[in-house]
Amino acid sequence: MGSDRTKDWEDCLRRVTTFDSIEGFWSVANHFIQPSGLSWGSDFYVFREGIKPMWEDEQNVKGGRWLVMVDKHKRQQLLDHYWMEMLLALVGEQFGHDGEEICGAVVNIRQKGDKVALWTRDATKDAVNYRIGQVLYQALSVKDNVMRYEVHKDASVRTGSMVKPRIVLSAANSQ
Ligand code: M7G
Repeated sequence: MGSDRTKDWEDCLRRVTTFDSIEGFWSVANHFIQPSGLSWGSDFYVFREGIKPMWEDEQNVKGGRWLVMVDKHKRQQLLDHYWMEMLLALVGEQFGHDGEEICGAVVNIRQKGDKVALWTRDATKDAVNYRIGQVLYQALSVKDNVMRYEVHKDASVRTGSMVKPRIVLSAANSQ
Protein backbone atom coordinates (compact mmCIF):
# COMPACT_ATOMS: atom_id res chain seq x y z
CA MET A 1 0.00 0.00 0.00
CA GLY A 2 1.86 3.02 -1.27
CA SER A 3 5.14 1.32 -0.47
CA ASP A 4 6.08 0.69 -4.09
CA ARG A 5 7.56 4.12 -4.79
CA THR A 6 8.47 3.07 -8.34
CA LYS A 7 4.85 2.37 -9.13
CA ASP A 8 3.65 5.70 -7.72
CA TRP A 9 6.15 7.63 -9.81
CA GLU A 10 5.41 5.61 -12.95
CA ASP A 11 1.68 6.13 -12.46
CA CYS A 12 2.18 9.84 -13.03
CA LEU A 13 3.61 9.30 -16.53
CA ARG A 14 1.23 9.98 -19.42
CA ARG A 15 1.85 9.33 -23.10
CA VAL A 16 0.86 12.49 -24.96
CA THR A 17 1.69 11.80 -28.57
CA THR A 18 4.01 9.99 -30.98
CA PHE A 19 5.76 10.96 -34.22
CA ASP A 20 7.94 9.07 -36.68
CA SER A 21 9.32 11.68 -39.06
CA ILE A 22 10.55 15.27 -39.10
CA GLU A 23 7.21 16.34 -40.57
CA GLY A 24 5.47 14.44 -37.80
CA PHE A 25 7.68 16.15 -35.24
CA TRP A 26 6.75 19.61 -36.52
CA SER A 27 3.06 18.84 -36.56
CA VAL A 28 3.13 17.85 -32.88
CA ALA A 29 5.83 20.32 -31.77
CA ASN A 30 3.56 23.20 -32.68
CA HIS A 31 1.11 21.94 -30.08
CA PHE A 32 3.61 21.36 -27.29
CA ILE A 33 3.40 23.80 -24.45
CA GLN A 34 6.81 25.39 -24.02
CA PRO A 35 8.56 24.25 -20.83
CA SER A 36 8.26 27.73 -19.29
CA GLY A 37 4.48 27.33 -19.54
CA LEU A 38 4.40 24.08 -17.54
CA SER A 39 3.62 24.10 -13.83
CA TRP A 40 6.20 23.53 -11.06
CA GLY A 41 7.02 19.89 -10.54
CA SER A 42 6.19 18.89 -14.15
CA ASP A 43 8.42 16.70 -16.28
CA PHE A 44 8.22 16.46 -20.05
CA TYR A 45 9.82 13.58 -21.96
CA VAL A 46 10.51 12.95 -25.63
CA PHE A 47 11.70 9.36 -25.98
CA ARG A 48 12.37 6.83 -28.66
CA GLU A 49 9.40 4.54 -29.29
CA GLY A 50 9.61 1.50 -27.05
CA ILE A 51 11.73 3.10 -24.32
CA LYS A 52 9.98 4.17 -21.15
CA PRO A 53 11.38 7.43 -19.76
CA MET A 54 12.58 5.81 -16.56
CA TRP A 55 15.82 4.44 -15.12
CA GLU A 56 14.32 0.96 -14.90
CA ASP A 57 13.71 0.51 -18.63
CA GLU A 58 16.21 -2.01 -19.98
CA GLN A 59 17.49 0.60 -22.44
CA ASN A 60 18.17 3.05 -19.62
CA VAL A 61 19.28 0.79 -16.82
CA LYS A 62 22.97 1.00 -17.79
CA GLY A 63 22.68 4.57 -19.01
CA GLY A 64 23.07 8.10 -17.84
CA ARG A 65 22.24 11.65 -18.76
CA TRP A 66 23.86 14.83 -19.95
CA LEU A 67 22.43 17.38 -17.58
CA VAL A 68 22.13 21.09 -18.15
CA MET A 69 20.96 22.98 -15.10
CA VAL A 70 19.12 26.20 -15.70
CA ASP A 71 19.91 28.94 -13.23
CA LYS A 72 16.56 30.11 -11.91
CA HIS A 73 17.45 33.73 -12.63
CA LYS A 74 18.13 32.89 -16.28
CA ARG A 75 15.10 30.66 -16.82
CA GLN A 76 13.24 33.13 -19.00
CA GLN A 77 16.18 33.55 -21.31
CA LEU A 78 17.41 29.93 -21.40
CA LEU A 79 14.83 27.26 -20.61
CA ASP A 80 12.71 27.23 -23.80
CA HIS A 81 15.81 27.87 -25.90
CA TYR A 82 17.70 24.88 -24.43
CA TRP A 83 14.71 22.58 -24.85
CA MET A 84 13.96 23.54 -28.45
CA GLU A 85 17.61 23.37 -29.49
CA MET A 86 17.90 19.93 -27.88
CA LEU A 87 14.87 18.63 -29.78
CA LEU A 88 16.09 20.18 -33.03
CA ALA A 89 19.50 18.54 -32.60
CA LEU A 90 17.77 15.21 -32.05
CA VAL A 91 15.34 15.27 -34.94
CA GLY A 92 17.93 16.96 -37.17
CA GLU A 93 20.24 13.99 -36.53
CA GLN A 94 23.11 16.24 -35.51
CA PHE A 95 24.65 13.41 -33.48
CA GLY A 96 25.28 11.22 -36.52
CA HIS A 97 25.82 7.53 -35.67
CA ASP A 98 26.14 8.39 -31.99
CA GLY A 99 22.46 9.31 -32.11
CA GLU A 100 21.69 5.60 -31.84
CA GLU A 101 22.98 5.77 -28.27
CA ILE A 102 20.43 8.44 -27.32
CA CYS A 103 17.26 7.28 -25.62
CA GLY A 104 15.43 10.56 -25.15
CA ALA A 105 15.22 14.09 -23.84
CA VAL A 106 13.82 15.32 -20.54
CA VAL A 107 12.89 18.65 -19.03
CA ASN A 108 12.14 18.95 -15.30
CA ILE A 109 10.33 22.10 -14.17
CA ARG A 110 11.54 22.90 -10.67
CA GLN A 111 11.42 26.03 -8.53
CA LYS A 112 14.97 25.40 -7.31
CA GLY A 113 16.15 25.45 -10.94
CA ASP A 114 14.89 23.68 -14.05
CA LYS A 115 16.84 20.83 -15.66
CA VAL A 116 17.19 19.82 -19.28
CA ALA A 117 18.78 16.45 -20.02
CA LEU A 118 19.64 14.03 -22.78
CA TRP A 119 19.56 10.36 -21.77
CA THR A 120 22.01 7.92 -23.32
CA ARG A 121 22.01 4.14 -23.26
CA ASP A 122 25.40 3.20 -21.86
CA ALA A 123 27.14 5.29 -19.23
CA THR A 124 30.41 3.37 -19.70
CA LYS A 125 30.85 4.51 -23.32
CA ASP A 126 32.84 7.59 -22.39
CA ALA A 127 34.04 8.43 -25.90
CA VAL A 128 30.53 8.27 -27.37
CA ASN A 129 28.99 10.19 -24.51
CA TYR A 130 31.75 12.78 -24.67
CA ARG A 131 31.07 13.35 -28.39
CA ILE A 132 27.34 13.56 -27.77
CA GLY A 133 28.02 16.09 -25.01
CA GLN A 134 30.19 18.21 -27.29
CA VAL A 135 27.50 18.35 -29.99
CA LEU A 136 24.91 19.24 -27.38
CA TYR A 137 27.12 21.89 -25.81
CA GLN A 138 27.47 23.61 -29.19
CA ALA A 139 23.83 23.16 -30.20
CA LEU A 140 22.61 24.76 -26.98
CA SER A 141 25.35 27.42 -26.90
CA VAL A 142 25.93 26.48 -23.27
CA LYS A 143 29.03 28.71 -23.09
CA ASP A 144 29.30 30.00 -19.53
CA ASN A 145 27.44 27.04 -18.00
CA VAL A 146 28.73 23.51 -17.39
CA MET A 147 27.20 20.21 -18.46
CA ARG A 148 27.53 17.11 -16.29
CA TYR A 149 27.15 13.49 -17.32
CA GLU A 150 25.52 11.55 -14.49
CA VAL A 151 25.07 7.78 -14.30
CA HIS A 152 21.40 6.84 -13.65
CA LYS A 153 22.46 4.17 -11.16
CA ASP A 154 24.13 6.89 -9.06
CA ALA A 155 21.09 9.15 -9.34
CA SER A 156 18.67 6.40 -8.33
CA VAL A 157 20.53 5.58 -5.11
CA ARG A 158 21.55 9.12 -4.24
CA THR A 159 21.16 10.34 -0.69
CA GLY A 160 22.23 13.95 -1.07
CA SER A 161 20.95 16.14 -3.85
CA MET A 162 24.10 16.07 -5.99
CA VAL A 163 25.43 13.13 -7.95
CA LYS A 164 29.14 12.97 -8.68
CA PRO A 165 29.37 13.39 -12.47
CA ARG A 166 31.27 10.92 -14.67
CA ILE A 167 32.18 13.60 -17.23
CA VAL A 168 32.06 17.38 -17.01
CA LEU A 169 32.02 19.67 -20.03
CA SER A 170 32.78 23.36 -19.77
CA ALA A 171 34.07 26.08 -22.06
CA ALA A 172 37.57 24.69 -21.46
CA ASN A 173 36.99 21.19 -22.90
CA SER A 174 33.89 21.47 -25.08
CA GLN A 175 35.64 21.90 -28.46
P1 M7G B 1 13.84 13.95 -10.31
O1 M7G B 1 12.51 14.33 -10.83
O2 M7G B 1 14.78 13.42 -11.29
O3 M7G B 1 14.56 15.17 -9.59
O4 M7G B 1 13.70 12.86 -9.18
P2 M7G B 1 14.07 16.32 -8.59
O5 M7G B 1 14.78 16.03 -7.32
O6 M7G B 1 14.53 17.57 -9.22
O7 M7G B 1 12.58 16.28 -8.48
C1 M7G B 1 12.83 13.02 -8.09
C2 M7G B 1 12.31 11.68 -7.65
O8 M7G B 1 11.43 11.16 -8.66
C3 M7G B 1 13.36 10.60 -7.46
O9 M7G B 1 13.99 10.64 -6.21
C4 M7G B 1 12.52 9.35 -7.64
O10 M7G B 1 11.78 9.09 -6.47
C5 M7G B 1 11.55 9.77 -8.73
N1 M7G B 1 12.07 9.40 -10.05
C6 M7G B 1 12.65 10.18 -10.97
N2 M7G B 1 13.01 9.44 -12.04
C7 M7G B 1 13.64 9.94 -13.26
C8 M7G B 1 12.65 8.16 -11.80
C9 M7G B 1 12.78 6.94 -12.54
O11 M7G B 1 13.28 6.88 -13.66
N3 M7G B 1 12.29 5.85 -11.94
C10 M7G B 1 11.72 5.88 -10.68
N4 M7G B 1 11.30 4.75 -10.13
N5 M7G B 1 11.61 7.01 -9.97
C11 M7G B 1 12.07 8.14 -10.52
